[in-house]
Amino acid sequence: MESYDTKRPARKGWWKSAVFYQIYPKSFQDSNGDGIGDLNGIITRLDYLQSLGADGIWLCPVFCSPQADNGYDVSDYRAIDPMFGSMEDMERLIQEAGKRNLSIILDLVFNHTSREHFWFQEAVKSRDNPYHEYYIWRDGKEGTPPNDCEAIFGGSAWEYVPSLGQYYFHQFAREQPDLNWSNPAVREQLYDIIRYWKNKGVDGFRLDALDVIGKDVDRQIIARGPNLHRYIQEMSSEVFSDGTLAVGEAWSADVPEAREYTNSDGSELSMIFQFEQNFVDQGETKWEKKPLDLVRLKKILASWQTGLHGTGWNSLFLENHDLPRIVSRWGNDGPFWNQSARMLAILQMGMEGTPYIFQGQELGMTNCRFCLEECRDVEIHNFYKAGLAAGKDPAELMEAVWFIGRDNGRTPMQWDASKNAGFTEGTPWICVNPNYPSINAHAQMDDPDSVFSCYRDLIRIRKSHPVLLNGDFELLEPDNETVFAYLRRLGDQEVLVVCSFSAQNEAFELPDGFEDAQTLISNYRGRSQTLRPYEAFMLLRTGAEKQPKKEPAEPEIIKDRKAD
Ligand code: TEU
Ligand code: CA
Repeated sequence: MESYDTKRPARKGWWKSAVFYQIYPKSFQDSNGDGIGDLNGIITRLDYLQSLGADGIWLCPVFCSPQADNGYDVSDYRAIDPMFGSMEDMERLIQEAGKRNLSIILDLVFNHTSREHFWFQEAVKSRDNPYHEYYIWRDGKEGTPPNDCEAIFGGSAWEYVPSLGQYYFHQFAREQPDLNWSNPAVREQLYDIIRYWKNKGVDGFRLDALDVIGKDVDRQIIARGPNLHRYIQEMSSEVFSDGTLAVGEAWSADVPEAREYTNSDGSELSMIFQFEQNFVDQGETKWEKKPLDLVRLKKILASWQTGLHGTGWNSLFLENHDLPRIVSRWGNDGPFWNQSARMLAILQMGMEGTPYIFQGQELGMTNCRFCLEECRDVEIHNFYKAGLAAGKDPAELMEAVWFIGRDNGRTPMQWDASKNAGFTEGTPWICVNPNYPSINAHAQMDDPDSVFSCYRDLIRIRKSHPVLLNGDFELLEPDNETVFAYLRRLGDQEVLVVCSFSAQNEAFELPDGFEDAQTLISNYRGRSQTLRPYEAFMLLRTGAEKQPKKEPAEPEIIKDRKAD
């Protein structure tokens, strides 16, 4: 057996200076013409990730799964779904990635399993089956669920099993029964799965829906439940204390709680994915679109930057497989597609934290307007069905899907202008975005003004400027409604990041001392009097004098003066 200790990046906190690339395997690269991305496909693209400058890959689930939720319904955590390849392919991927200094982060779905998991298959056999208590059951009569907890993907969170006279709890789709974390045997099983993958040379884990594992279903407390941090601390001391990266998905986290999750004594996690900024352009539900409130977005991101500086650690992301494409959402996928995609890159990569780039984000891939039949996501179909049943206008439902539906981020990776964007020789499982002949990796890799080059340059710049990794953060002009500007400061180095969210020219005055500063990166050539549409840049000045402290007056100086 291969030992993970020798392979794992030895340095504690190695992930603080790393940049991760998220792969949604189904849509990344197909190698055998079945229209579905796979592990061998990923192996053929490792050089691409290396040329971008990534240090690691977050691989969305590739475990055995009936795919009710694209692999987030796992039926065997220790086996690779044949659709993606074999265990040998996985071992080869880990090895080939290692040769290119790319670490592998696996995505563990531990809040729930698939109904087809052996544990659940056993659990439904009888109330005294040893696996029954692996899930959350409540007695009841058909048609009257124990309470009105709702599932995230629509409908009641309770599903009746007539043969048992019991309901099981599912926070997500009914195909995803929740594990009973209060059962120590369940927790031990899960830690063992982590040990299994560490032994194969995996360097870290993304823990899916982690903020709901400590739930109390009877009191209807789901996220941030009473046992949440106790379970995380136990898991951490069992399997993460050796420097393994652990990033928890936590939709419910706020800054104070994130300090607990990511505190620097290492008793919990390396970092979390938090989503406070994700709500700035949404109404009551995610499906309700509101204009982007930039002032609020700045306030939120600034509070995370200053709130975790020195006490915890941030992750930085603008996209993932559950979110729409950022250039379509907060940028401009029309005339200013290139500039706005690069502006968003500069915004993200200038902050403190560990950046995650979602596949295709580095190309400025855009949202895609599918008709309902072309949509693949269980959440979209459930939403549409429920909307129709409630008498909503189908056209409005589709507008919502186009704005925020998860399939926007799941279209195949756009490699080149050949058939199916070079993703597959066969029929892709989900349609390719028709803009692939112009937006693709091949067209961008050698173009210094491309979105790809911008991400590649930013990764290089971060690595050679400690101020970008560890400097403190100050938001400038908090009330400016179109420009997001901030300072990063470390020792005598100061970086100014300026990002315009406007499709017009905007006035912006450089802060003192930056007139002759060095340009680290910019999405336009040269500088102009005003900010051009979606203009963004990073300026560096060295030898910056410490800001004169206004108060309190320094006691020693006063003493000296008196002595004089
Ligand atoms: O997401 C957890 C989660 O809360 C999301 O489902 C989120 O609420 C939703 O995407 C909003 O539209 C994770 C995974 O990232 C997601 O892909 C899975 O579907 C989900 O868990 C269930 O495993
Ligand atoms: Ca395939």
